[in-house]
Amino acid sequence: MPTDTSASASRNTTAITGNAIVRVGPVNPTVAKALAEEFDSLILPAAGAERDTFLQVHADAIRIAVCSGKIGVDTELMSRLPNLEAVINFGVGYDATDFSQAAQRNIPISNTPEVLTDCVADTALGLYLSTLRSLCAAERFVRNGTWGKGENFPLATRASGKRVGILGLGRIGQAIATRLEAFGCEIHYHNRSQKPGVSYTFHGSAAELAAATDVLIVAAAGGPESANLVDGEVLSKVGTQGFLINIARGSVVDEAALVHALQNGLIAGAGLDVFAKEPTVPQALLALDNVVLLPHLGSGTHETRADMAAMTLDNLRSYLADGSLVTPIS
Ligand code: 8YV
Repeated sequence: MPTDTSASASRNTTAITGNAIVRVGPVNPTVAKALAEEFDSLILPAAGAERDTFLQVHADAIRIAVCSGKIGVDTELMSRLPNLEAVINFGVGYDATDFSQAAQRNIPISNTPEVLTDCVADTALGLYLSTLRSLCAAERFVRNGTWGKGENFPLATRASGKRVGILGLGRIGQAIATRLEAFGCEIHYHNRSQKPGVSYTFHGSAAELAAATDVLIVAAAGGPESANLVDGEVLSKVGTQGFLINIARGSVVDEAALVHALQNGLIAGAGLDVFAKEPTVPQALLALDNVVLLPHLGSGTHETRADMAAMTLDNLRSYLADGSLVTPIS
């Protein structure tokens, strides 16, 4: 019989206490409170001399990292934690964590799927409607008194009945598609693989999808595989009458190419909840009236964040109890 040399085979079976759990970056307040009060866990200082000293003292003891989708366990940090056993991630996206290194070292990662699908899809629809119908610019037009002076707001673009391309037909992409069906839209998609049993039209590339549709909605997971998937070429296919909506990750879109396309009228407009270097939004985007800009609030409701916090803590408790995760990434 082959010998199992995996990390799980040789995993430390002693109980995990507070100084073996580290919080990485800011996390949801409920999670932060539980980590401090229930688990008495450590907090990783920001990168720099303080972190170096902290790691000299604690690195060998740390077995679990709890992080968010914004600040994860990146390549450097993970390589400095030789006995890391599990990463508990608040958020469905875990691209801020080095998941390749985690896979190589047999370190499982949990995330928070399902519970945020509806809210993120709702946000996509909000961006879809407000971008095509210029609702945010129209609101500014009322508030700044232009309407009161008797001017008419410029006509916008019909949102119902459009051909919409979903880039990444996972749970969130499918929830967006279902909502758009109610608006009479014709749904197309591109995904790493064609989805069995899905009636929407599949396209073999992001460029083909953009060329066949009026609006491109980005719902693909972030990470090295999808980086700059929406580049200048794809944007040129979105076209002068077309729109881009992104509720996924800023990294999926070449932001410089997007700014260029918007400034030069190569696309009609964009609705963005995510950016390349959050919370920084390029000045060029702030200056444009045909973009709707949101502060990465896709899952940001009381109900959903409470569900995400509960799922995060369920994963932590489960790992502490028997070494299993409730929602490991698949
Ligand atoms: C959160 C998200 O804002 O789940 C995700 O991947 O992008 C959002 O729900 C983020 O993860 C908070 O850390």
